[in-house]
Amino acid sequence: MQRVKNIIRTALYSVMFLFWCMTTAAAADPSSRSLTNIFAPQSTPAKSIVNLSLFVLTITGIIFVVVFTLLVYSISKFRAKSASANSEPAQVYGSTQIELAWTIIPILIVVVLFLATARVLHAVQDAPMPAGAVEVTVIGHQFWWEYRYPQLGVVTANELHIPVSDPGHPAPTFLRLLSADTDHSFWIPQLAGKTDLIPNHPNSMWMDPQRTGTFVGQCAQYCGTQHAKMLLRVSVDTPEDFAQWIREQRRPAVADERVAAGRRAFETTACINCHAISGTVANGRFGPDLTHLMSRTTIAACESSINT
Ligand code: HEC
Ligand SMILES: [Cu+2]
Repeated sequence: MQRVKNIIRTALYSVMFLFWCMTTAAAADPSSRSLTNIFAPQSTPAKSIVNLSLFVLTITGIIFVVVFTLLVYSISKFRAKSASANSEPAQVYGSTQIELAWTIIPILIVVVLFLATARVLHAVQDAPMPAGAVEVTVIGHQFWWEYRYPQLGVVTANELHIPVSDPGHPAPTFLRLLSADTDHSFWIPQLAGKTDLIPNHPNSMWMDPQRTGTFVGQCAQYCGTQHAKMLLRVSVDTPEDFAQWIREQRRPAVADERVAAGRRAFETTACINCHAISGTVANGRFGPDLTHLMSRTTIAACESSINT
């Protein structure tokens, strides 16, 4: 009896501990919770994924409760009793009904889970790109993100700008994911599932954020020692703000006389081998394009914010 009580108590404590971990993690930091909460999707692919995971969680949760109840029932009802210490329990061999049941029911459950998953995979991965979609090429580098808007002639780094997509006027953004060196993974929990950027293997993803604002994410694949500092930001703009941002990014760099000395230093040293600034001799591709560096809110893969 004591053993059964111990088992039940341990099980109860484990469940309570798990629950405590989940609730404190969720309540820890409200600002980061709202920005990276996988349960608060703001875009169609992210929503489909959350719905699927809740469905799978519900089914597996029911299985857990049924199995655990039967287990607790069995270990308490059929525990060792002093009265029957010397006798064997009834031995049962082969039962077609039971064996059929425990073969067919799990197969049905697996088929249901498989079909539900295949449906979401198809809806997310095979979505056709509509005519008005914004296209961005995302290139993962150790340890920063390069964004190229081939249709719009814009190149920037780390902070992605995309238009909001209201259901009346869908304006999804389709990303082509490439890598310049090793494997990276592009993940903005509220907007889409994570997808790897693999050298010589273009991947793609899309998102249609339904509200404006800043969304954060990070490289979700260990890509080297500075991997943890490879953050990313997505600014979801109104169509007007997005058009304005594109206009500003297309302008050549400002040639301000007050910073002429710095400009000269930049243009005459090694910086130009790795960085590009439009309208200058600098055309390096190894590091971020610095033409509109000060239009960003952060530098170095969102690691430090720019205070102007
Ligand atoms: C050997 C190549 C190389 C040289 C030379 C180089 N950089 Fe960089 N630079 C990089 C790389 C790569 C990054 C991205 C690092 C990161 O974000 O993790 C970077 C990042 C930056 C950033 C931040 C950009 C952003 O969008 O966050 C600035 C500013 C910068 N470099 C300025 C300079 C200046 C000024 C010089 C010359 C004095 C210089 N760099 C020389 C490779 C170089
Ligand atoms: Cu990375």
